[in-house]
Amino acid sequence: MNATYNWWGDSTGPYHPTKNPTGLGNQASDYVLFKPWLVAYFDYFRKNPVINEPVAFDATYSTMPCNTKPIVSYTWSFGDDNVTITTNPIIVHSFAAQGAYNVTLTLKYEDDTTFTEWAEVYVVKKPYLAVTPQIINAKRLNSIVQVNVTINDLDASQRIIAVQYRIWFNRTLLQYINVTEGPFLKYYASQQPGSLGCMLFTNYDESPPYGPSVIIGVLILPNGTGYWNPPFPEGNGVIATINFKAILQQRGLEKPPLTCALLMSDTDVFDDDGITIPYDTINGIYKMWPTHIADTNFDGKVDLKDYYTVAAAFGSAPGRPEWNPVADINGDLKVDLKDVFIVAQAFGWVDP
Ligand SMILES: [Ca+2]
Ligand SMILES: [Ca+2]
Repeated sequence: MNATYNWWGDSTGPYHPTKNPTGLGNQASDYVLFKPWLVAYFDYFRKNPVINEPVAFDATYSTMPCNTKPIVSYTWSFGDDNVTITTNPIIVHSFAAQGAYNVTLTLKYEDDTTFTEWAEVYVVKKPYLAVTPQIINAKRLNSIVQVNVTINDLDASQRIIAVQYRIWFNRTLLQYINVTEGPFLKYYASQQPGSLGCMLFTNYDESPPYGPSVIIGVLILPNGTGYWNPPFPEGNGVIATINFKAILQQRGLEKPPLTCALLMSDTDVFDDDGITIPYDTINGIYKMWPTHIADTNFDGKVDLKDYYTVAAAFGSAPGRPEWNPVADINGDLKVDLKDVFIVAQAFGWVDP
C-alpha cells in the first residue's frame, strides 16, 4: 500500500519494528510504503489571525517531507501581492483587511528541487469583551443597576463556545443581587443540532483576595458525543447581566458622582477545542449621581414627604429621641427652621 507523504502523529514517522524502529508515531504494518513521511502536521493556521496584528509563520511546522536535502530558501506568498523570500524559516506578517487569503510556502532544497504547500487563512477582526454601556449612570438610591457584559465582533469561524470573566466592584456603592444569563450564547446553543443547551456558572466572592467580585462562565454544551455543530456564535451579544442594588448616594447637587470601576479579570474566550482565541477587554465605570440636598428620602424630588421628615425631627439634636441626621439638611447638628428653609427653597424640585 502506498502511504507516502502522510503525517503519522510524530516527526520521527511511523513505528515499524524493522523499517523504522525509532519511529514514535502510529504503527505501520508490513507492506506499507511510508517513506517519505511528513515531519509536521500543517496546523500553523489553526487560529485565525486578526487584522493588523503580526502573526509568525513558521516553516518548520510545514508539511515538508523527510529525507530531503537541506533547505536553502523559503518563499512566502501571502495572497495580498506580498511575496517574500527568506533563508529563515520564521517570518512575521500582518494582514490589513478582513477576509480569506491563500498563503503559499515554497521550500527550495540544496539540489534545486522544490516543495510547495498552501493554506487558506481567514483574517478576522479581534473580538472584545466589554462592560456595556461602558459608563453606567445611576440616579436613585436602592435602584437596580444592571451591568451587561457583551462579546463583540465575533466571527463564526472562531468557533467560540465559552466565555468567562470576573467583574470587580466597590461594595460600599453596590450590593450584589444575582446574575442572569444573556441571550447570545443561549440562542446559538438552541441552533446547534444536538446541543444540550447552555450552562451558566457563577460565584460571588465577598472578601479579598477574590472579592468583592463575581465570576461568570457561560458554556454552550456539546451534543451527546462531545462535539459542537455549526452555527457558531457570530457578531455581538450579551453573555450575562449582573444585577446590583445601588446602596450609597450623596446629597448635594454640587458634589461629584460616586464612582467605581467595573474591572474584568480571569477572562477567557475559547473555542470547541478548548483553545483560547485572541480578544480584548473593555472595562466599565459605575457612577451614582447625587440628589438634591433637601431630598431626604432619596426619591429624586423635593416634596411634602421631605417636609414631613424635617417636621418629625423639628427641634431635635443628637441624643434626642426625635433626632434624625437626614433631616439636618445644613449639617449644623440641629433640626430647625434653617433646615425647613432649604426644603422650602427647593420645594417642587424634580431630578431633570
Ligand atoms: Ca424626596
Ligand atoms: Ca440643621
